[in-house]
Amino acid sequence: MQLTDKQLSFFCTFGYLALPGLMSDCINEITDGFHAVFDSQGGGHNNQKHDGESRSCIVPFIDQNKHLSALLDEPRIHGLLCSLLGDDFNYMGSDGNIYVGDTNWHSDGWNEGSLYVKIAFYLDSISRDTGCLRVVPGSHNVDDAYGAALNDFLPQPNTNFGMPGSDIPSIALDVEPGDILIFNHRLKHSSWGGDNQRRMFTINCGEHVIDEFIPGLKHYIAGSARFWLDSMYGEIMKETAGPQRMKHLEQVLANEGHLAALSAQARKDNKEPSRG
Ligand SMILES: O=C(O)CCC(=O)C(=O)O
Repeated sequence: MQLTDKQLSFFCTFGYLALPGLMSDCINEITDGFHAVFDSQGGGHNNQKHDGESRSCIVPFIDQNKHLSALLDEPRIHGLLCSLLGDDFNYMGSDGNIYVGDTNWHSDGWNEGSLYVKIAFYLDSISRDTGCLRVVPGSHNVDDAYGAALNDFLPQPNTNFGMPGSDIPSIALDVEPGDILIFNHRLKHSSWGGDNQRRMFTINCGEHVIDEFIPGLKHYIAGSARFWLDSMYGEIMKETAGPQRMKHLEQVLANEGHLAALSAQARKDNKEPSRG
């Protein structure tokens, strides 16, 4: 699958794309894979049952199941990523989540020099007030005054705008299982009104990094120490990779030598891996 020029223009301008029904023919198998990974890890966060009080988060996620790992090779997902990031894109890891309640406005990252994107698979039917993703179109452009103001003010909506985050003008991306959302890591996004069992997982990818921006790639990788990872990728992801997938793993594998020591420190400093 290749994105059209119009889809690419939409993504560049607004920072996201919704692809309704893209994976609906195999969403049951994908959902089974989601539960297989959670079940193999106690059902929730840090090998404990999901308690419905706080977000459960497993990282890396698709890496722990051979069918979910193969999503990286799946022609629609692969084509989507190649269209946006080039044929030599880097896989940057994934997280599996059972969300609880609201997620305030935020961006996922600010790395210089390369575009990073997140594919979100929501596994429940959700809408504006039941926890679907909301986005502020164009907020990824922090180089213009609008994007810069959003970046400064949106994380504290009450203080800065006198209104709850749920009232901020935005687009609500209602989803059915099988729909695919993809967005620039810089885009401001949030979710409001969800219950305490909202299922979702992500695939994060970025452009292949030129030498000048390798320090930024290493910085991104260092951020994963909060999940107590010794490698950005799970064993199943690496063991089941064919030549095409390996191309998307190589640059990170070559630049993750600092991660294990940082994770060892994070294990000493924190009582559990991060929830997101
Ligand atoms: O669905 C949500 O609660 C928010 C998702 C999100 O913020 C993310 O994946 O970065």
